[in-house]
Amino acid sequence: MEKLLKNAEKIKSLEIQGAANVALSAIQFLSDYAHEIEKECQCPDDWFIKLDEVKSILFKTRETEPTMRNGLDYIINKLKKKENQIKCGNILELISKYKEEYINMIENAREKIAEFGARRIPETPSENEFIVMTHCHSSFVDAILLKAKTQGKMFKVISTETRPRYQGRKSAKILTDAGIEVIHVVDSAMRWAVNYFEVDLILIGADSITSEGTVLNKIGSRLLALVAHEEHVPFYVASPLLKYNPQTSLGILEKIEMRSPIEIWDSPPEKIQILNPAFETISRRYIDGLISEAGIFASSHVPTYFAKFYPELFF
Ligand code: RUB
Repeated sequence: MEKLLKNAEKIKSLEIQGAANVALSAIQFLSDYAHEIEKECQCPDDWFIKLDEVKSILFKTRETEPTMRNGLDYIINKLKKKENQIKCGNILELISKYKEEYINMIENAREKIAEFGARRIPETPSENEFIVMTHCHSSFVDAILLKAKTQGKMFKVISTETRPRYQGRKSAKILTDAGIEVIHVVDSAMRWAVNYFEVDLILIGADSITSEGTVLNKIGSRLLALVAHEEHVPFYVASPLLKYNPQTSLGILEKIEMRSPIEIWDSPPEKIQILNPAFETISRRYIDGLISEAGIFASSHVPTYFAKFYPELFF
């Protein structure tokens, strides 16, 4: 348990960041823990009690991360469905099989998203003719841009620094290392940049998607969506369906993580209240399309495709 708690802390303290990364790490931590407790578990019931305990510890590490919750549910629900057939002896094998399945679901989604998204970047004679803007860091947005680059397409990227933890620097470094020209701006220059560079396409990632097609992503994303709306710039979200939170269809709202004020100001004068919401909602009416493994469509279609692609996670 000590190792699991240390691993959970890596997610909680943001040593591990980004929705897909958090999900992949969490299912690995569950699998590592299962190996540790193998000798203590005499029957399937012993396993389920412990696995549910781990799930609840990991769920609490980040509030706004359905990809992680879906991953842990995927493994544990599949095991529970086999309850009558499983013996303690084959549980580790099954956990590893289901973990690999979930990793493949994410990685296959990434390939499809890259393929579909890159088609939205046209062939142009120079970098100056197609400008993409992004906010924060998203491994799915990176996948699209890197794919377009390997296809020989030329474009420039505007990235925001993404205060307070500067995840935008991660995107800027990855894309620059791949030979893409990046212009980095402060978050408050968002509107100026869309205008000044005459941005052609805005691409962001997602942390969560609700049953109504609302997307939750890093704070600042709604502002960018509103700027896109006003300036008539196409605004797309690159996200696997696995970011869908099925509970939102039951009226349960996705929570928004409120982070430590210290990230903003480490020793502020007394009496100043500092609030640090990590994410915010972007209503479907500001989203031109969601780029997913099932194709590009309105974000409100996510529940339908999720049910079709991942029936074991739908209720
Ligand atoms: C990261 C963030 C990312 C999404 C998408 O937040 O908001 O845009 O998680 O990431 P944090 P990906 O740094 O607080 O985890 O597309 O890689 O899943």
